[in-house]
Amino acid sequence: MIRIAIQSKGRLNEESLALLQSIGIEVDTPKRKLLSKSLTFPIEALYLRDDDIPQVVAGGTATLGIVGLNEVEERGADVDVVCRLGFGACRLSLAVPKGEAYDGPSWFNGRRIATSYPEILGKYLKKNNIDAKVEVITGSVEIAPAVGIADAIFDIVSSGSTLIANGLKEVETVFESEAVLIANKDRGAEEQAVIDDLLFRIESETVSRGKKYLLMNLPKSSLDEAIKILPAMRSPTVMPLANEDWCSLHSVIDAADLWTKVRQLKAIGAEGILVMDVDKIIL
Ligand code: PRT
Ligand code: ZN
Repeated sequence: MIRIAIQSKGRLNEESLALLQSIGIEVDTPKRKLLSKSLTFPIEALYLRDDDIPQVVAGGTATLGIVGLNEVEERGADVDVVCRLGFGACRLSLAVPKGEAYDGPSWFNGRRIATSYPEILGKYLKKNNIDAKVEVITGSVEIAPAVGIADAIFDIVSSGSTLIANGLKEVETVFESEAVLIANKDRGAEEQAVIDDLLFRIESETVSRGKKYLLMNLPKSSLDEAIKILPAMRSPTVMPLANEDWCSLHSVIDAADLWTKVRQLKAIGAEGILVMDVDKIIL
């Protein structure tokens, strides 16, 4: 049985549990327990604040953890980042009041920057030879310039709407983050075997995310063109039909390309196009 630390509430909680559920691992939700064993996989979930997850994994209280890469970097935790998980995407950026004539990173010399991420910011300032004062605050960083605590902020940005709502503009992106699976460095062979199984399942889940399965009838004369439109994993599957001039074509594509590809396929004679969700892809 290995232990995985998961955010107890907050932005990563739901998607962490949804990921586990999608790969066949059911655990009780944190509202009920701090520690919860899965009945379907040799794992137990430990629910914590995200700030504590990197250290808990580094120290071995949990073998695994799901947390933002920004927290791992900020805490300087000595853990292995096993894989990126494709959710919780955000960036750590510098932002200044929108009326400022910003002319590059040297603008920050002699200014005060409010942040909850002093380590990542400190490294950036050092690397760029900027002499700024870092004001550490733990919440509502975006209001710091308006209330006079700081001249600028360094904070998490996702859509950018919080910055706009507070009269700020993003001027430098310093760190790109997303949720990651982290592991204790001293794990044994037995723990590694469980992690390998988990990784195999996660990969099939992340590969299938945002994919659509397409199935259509196509004149055989258009097959070469269709294959150019649909690269698929190796190549599209082609099946014969009772009418020898036609075939059935199956392929997996990125959902983002769906409407462009469908129009191109229609233009070369495809008919009866079925579009289906993809549950898992095992490569
Ligand atoms: O209680 P606990 O300590 O566990 O949670 P928390 O309040 O410290 O963290 P939480 O739940 O807010 O975020 C957890 C993780 O989600 C972060 O460490 C990031 O890795 C990731 N993440 C992804 C985000 C965002 N997107 C995000 N948009 N974390 C915070 N935000 C906040 C940001 O601080 C800012 O206030 O959302 C605002 C900006 O969002 P936009 O969309 O307006 O730009
Ligand atoms: Zn936190």
